[in-house]
Amino acid sequence: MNKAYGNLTIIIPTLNEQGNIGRVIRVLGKMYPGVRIIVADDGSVDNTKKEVIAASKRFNVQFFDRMHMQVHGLTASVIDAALRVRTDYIIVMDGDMQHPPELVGSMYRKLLEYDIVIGVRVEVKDWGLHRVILSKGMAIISYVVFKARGKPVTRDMMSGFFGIRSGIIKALARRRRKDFVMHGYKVLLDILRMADREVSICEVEYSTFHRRIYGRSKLKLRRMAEVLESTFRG
Ligand SMILES: Nc1nc2c(ncn2[C@@H]2O[C@H](COP(=O)(O)OP(=O)(O)O)[C@@H](O)[C@H]2O)c(=O)[nH]1
Ligand SMILES: [Mg+2]
Repeated sequence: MNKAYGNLTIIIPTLNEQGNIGRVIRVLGKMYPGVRIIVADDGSVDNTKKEVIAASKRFNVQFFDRMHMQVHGLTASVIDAALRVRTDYIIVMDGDMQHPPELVGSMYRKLLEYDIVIGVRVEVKDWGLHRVILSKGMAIISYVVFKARGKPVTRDMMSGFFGIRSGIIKALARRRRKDFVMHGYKVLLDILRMADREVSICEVEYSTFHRRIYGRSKLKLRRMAEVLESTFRG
C-alpha cells in the first residue's frame, strides 16, 4: 500500500466544525496516502465528534476529546495533541477549509529540509476592513518585537497553518509548557518566541483564503489581548 505520507501527522484543532471537518478529513486522506490526522476538539456541542468517528472508518484519524480538560484553547489543543504524535513531522491546520489542503504536500516536502514551514497568506479575500486592520496591526507589532529581540520572524506571524518537526514542538511542550498562552490561539507565535535562534524557517505562499463555508469564526476582540500575550511573554 502507498504510504508516502506515513511519517506525517496533521493536527486539526476544532470547535463546532460539523459542517466542515468531515470534508477536510476526506480530502486530506485521499490526497495524502498514509497520513495520520488528530482532531483536537475542545468540547464541540454539535456533531463534530460524529463526523470524525464516521471518517475514521476510512481514514487514519483520531478524535482527541478535550471536553473535560481543565484548560481549553486552540494552543492547548495543539500542544497536547503534539505530545500524542508518533511521526517525525507535524502540520497544523484549521478544520474549516480555510487552509488549502493541496498545500500540505509541498509543505511536507519542505519540512524534510527545514525545521518549521509556514503557510503565508499573500492575499486576503472577503475580509471586513476592521479585521484587516486588526490583523495587520497585531502582525506588525509581533514582527517588530520579535525582530528587535533576535527571534525568528515570518511574513505571516499570525499563521495558523504551519509544519514543524515533532521533536521541536514536543520539547517545547514538555519543557516550557507554562510559557505557552494555552487559552490563546496563536500557537505559532508562542513557538517562534521560544524556538532556538538558529531554527530554519521556510515560507510557502497561498492565496485562497476564503470566507468559511459553514459556521462562524471565533475571532473576538479579546483575541487581540492573547496575541499581545503571545508576543510579549517570557
Ligand atoms: N480545539 C480548539 N479549536 C478551536 C478553538 N477555537 C477555534 N478552534 C478551531 O480552530 C480553527 C480556526 O478557528 P476560526 O474560528 O476559524 O479562526 P479564524 O479562521 O482565525 O477566524 C478552526 O478549526 C476552529 O474550529 C478552541 O478554543 N479550541
Ligand atoms: Mg477559520
